[in-house]
Amino acid sequence: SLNEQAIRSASANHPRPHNTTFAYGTAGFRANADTLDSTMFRVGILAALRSKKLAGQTIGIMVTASHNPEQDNGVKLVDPHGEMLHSSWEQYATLLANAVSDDSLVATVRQVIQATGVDLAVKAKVVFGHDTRPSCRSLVRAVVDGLAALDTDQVNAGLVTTPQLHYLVRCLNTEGTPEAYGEPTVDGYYRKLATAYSTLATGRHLLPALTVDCANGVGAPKLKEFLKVVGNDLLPIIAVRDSTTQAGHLNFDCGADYVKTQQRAPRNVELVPWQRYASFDGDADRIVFYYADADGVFHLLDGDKIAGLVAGFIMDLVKDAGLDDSVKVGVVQTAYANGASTKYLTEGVPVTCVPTGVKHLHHAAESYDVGVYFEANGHGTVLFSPLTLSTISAHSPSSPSASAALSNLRALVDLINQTVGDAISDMLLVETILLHRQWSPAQWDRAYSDYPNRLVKVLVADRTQFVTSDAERRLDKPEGVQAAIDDAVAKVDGGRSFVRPSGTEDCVRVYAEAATRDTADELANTVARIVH
Ligand code: NG1
Ligand code: ZN
Repeated sequence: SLNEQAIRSASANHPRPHNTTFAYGTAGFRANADTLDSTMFRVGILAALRSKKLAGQTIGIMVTASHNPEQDNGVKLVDPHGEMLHSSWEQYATLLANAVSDDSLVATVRQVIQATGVDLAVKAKVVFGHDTRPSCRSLVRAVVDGLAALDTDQVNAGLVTTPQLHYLVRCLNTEGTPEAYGEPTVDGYYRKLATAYSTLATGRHLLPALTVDCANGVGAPKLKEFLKVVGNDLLPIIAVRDSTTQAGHLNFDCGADYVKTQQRAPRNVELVPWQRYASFDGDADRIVFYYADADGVFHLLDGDKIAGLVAGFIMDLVKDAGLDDSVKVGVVQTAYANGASTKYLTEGVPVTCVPTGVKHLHHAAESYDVGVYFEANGHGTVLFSPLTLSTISAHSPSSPSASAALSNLRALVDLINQTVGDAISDMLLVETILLHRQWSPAQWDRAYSDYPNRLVKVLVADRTQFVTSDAERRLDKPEGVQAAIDDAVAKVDGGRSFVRPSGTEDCVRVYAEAATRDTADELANTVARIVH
């Protein structure tokens, strides 16, 4: 039964701030850390209910605000297979977070139990972890109080990257089954990746070292832990922006989001021409690569470039292994993918476009035998369907070269974190491919040239008035706006533009692409004026 008194008295220690409403969005709850204590407590309760609803399977809780400034924090729930919380439960997260008093919280818990058919007799199990933000310590305590109020079995994963937490959830729920994903410890995660990477890298001619900007976040200690396991001789890496103890440094003038949006190197990182660089974001679930040419011009290798590199490599392995009749590769993008990448990919593979948000990409990728998905901002991974996994494990190769390709394909399956985008795993994937191809970053970049593009934010009175269709590429509302955008686009050589409400900020975003830098900027400004 429900211990209402336990919830009520614990809730009294985590009062809800007035004049704030919370919404569980595409990235969970995210706000200034000072406002989040009650929300964390309530997320603990929700995770316990979710676990009970799913027959006591382990649910994950990650306390992080990713690339947001250091003073922010946030929280996301992870479902049993290691994927994002099912969207049907987001409304319950929002309801609980907004209950105005201890009593109404109890009533809301009752309401969620009723609506979802939770069996209270089932013991809940939850694993939780956090990033390097100073606010995590007390916010995690609030989570624990929420878990305790429902007498939950707890696993404290401590300081972890977001993808490590997703990995742990999947491992805990598959342990001892034929779908076992790995040993449910962070060490098990390192060993799984290290073994796979060693298989793929051994005997290859080493490339010059990769410099990794860790955004002064959790990726720094975790990358170093991994390097101890894999050893430096197969993976020469120089970690920079790796300070997690100095206040205000997290994500500041560095990290994947800074590099992608500013289109420049982290501040004070001097790029040596033609060398490889990568940036993680604050919770190490995103990565972008870049380099400078001989003139010092910055070149970004973003999620679109990664998708192209990865899809091409996997297709080659599948073909060389003799599996190209039974295993088909597909790519999933959003409307923010550069048009040049879409054009390039479409010549070789099926490409699907879906609305923004990892859950949409992940879901669409599941419909391919091998689904490669990346957001332009560097968040993505590769999914192998269950049937494809058994095909790959059962296949007997017909030649020594087919056999080599098959072992590489099998190692690749283990190298890739299939639960969610993972900066460390994606870094290893890219490094593996460059090693096999013996490519410099410039050779990788040669596949196609990005069309000039511009992304701008427009503040509007009410962004809910903006309703999109066709994977967010068209505006159905406000009426007439799409026609005006179409007119503007038609006047510009190579023009493409779309408008959608942000899911994480109170604004609408305007994206524009065109044949030249100037016309792309101009088109973005014109469309911004149309929606304003
Ligand atoms: P919104 O704010 O809905 O555009 C942003 C990113 C997404 C995704 C989410 C989750 C862009 C244009 N949008 O979404 O790709 O990463 O945040 O963090 O980059
Ligand atoms: Zn992130």
